[in-house]
Order: sequence, then structure tokens, then C-alpha cells
Amino acid sequence: MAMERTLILLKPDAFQRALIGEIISRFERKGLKIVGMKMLHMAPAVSKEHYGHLTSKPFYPGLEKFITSGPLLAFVLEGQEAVEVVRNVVGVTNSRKATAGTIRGDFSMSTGRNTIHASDSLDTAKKEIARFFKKEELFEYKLELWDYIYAEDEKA
Ligand code: DAT
Ligand code: MG
Repeated sequence: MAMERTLILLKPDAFQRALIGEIISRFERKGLKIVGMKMLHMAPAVSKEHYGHLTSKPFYPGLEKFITSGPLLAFVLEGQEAVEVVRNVVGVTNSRKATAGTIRGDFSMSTGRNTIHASDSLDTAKKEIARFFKKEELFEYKLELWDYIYAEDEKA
């Protein structure tokens, strides 16, 4: 068990479909701490870096066109095992296969329009947070509910 930070991007389809508030709310209610948040536009060069594992795929041009087509909401969430917890809250890549109750399972019918990005490992999370946030854009603060979100032996 370890305190981790992970990166979320809400994609242009989440803006068009007015899902931003609903999605943020799910993470808040889960007990994850928001330590940074901002809107941004992704340049094609950043897309090629962020989706470096996919640039050779036939769908990559469409992915880049879409992810650079409108606003994104970037945020960083903190919690025990946050990377895995957030991926489970998000659901699998193909939203049609995503479990009901997950964000993709509840709000999307698509792989290419699946509303949300979340870091897939702790190593990726560190790189992705550094890609989109400066140190001074991440906030250290005490969450007063912490004692009710975690038991004594889970707070380290
Ligand atoms: P995830 O977003 O679940 O981490 P990924 O890293 O494999 O999935 O892919 C990144 C994004 O690329 C994904 O959210 C949507 C798009 N994508 C992946 N596979 C695709 C496919 N087969 N067809 C179209 N878009 C795809
Ligand atoms: Mg991924």
C-alpha cells in the first residue's frame, strides 16, 4: 500500500456531453484528493509523446485529431494505490466492454470517444503529471475528512 498520484484527462467528448461535473464528482465521492486541476489544449507534438505507444497504429491519426480538437480538463488525484483505484473507477478502454458502474461503462459506447484518460502505471503517472503540471501547480493541503476516508494504518 502506498500513497500515489495519478493523472486524469477529461477529453473533448466529456465537454460536449456535459459530463465534466459528474466525472469529477465520482472521484471526490470515492475519497480521492484533488491536488491539481486545469483546462488545457493538447498540441499535436504533445499527443505524439502522450500516446507514444500508439503512434504506429492505424487509428492514431484519428486519435490525434480528436484529442487536439477541443479543451481537456487535466487533474491529479492522490490516494492510497491511486493509480489502480482510478483505472478501476474509469473502466476498460472499450467502453462497450466496461463494467456498469465505471465511468466508461456508464457514460460511453465507444473506444475512440471514451471520455477520459487515466495513467496506467505509477511510472507512467509520474511522467504524465510532469508533462502537464509544473511543481507550483500541485497543491499540498490537509483534507479534513482524511480520518474518515482512511483508518490509522492506511494513512502513511
Ligand atoms: P486507455 O485510454 O484505456 O489507457 P490505451 O492507452 O490503449 O487505452 O489507448 C489510448 C486511447 O487511444 C484510448 O483511450 C482510445 C484510443 N484507442 C485505443 N485503442 C483504440 C482502437 N483500437 N481504436 C480506436 N481508438 C483507440
Ligand atoms: Mg493508456
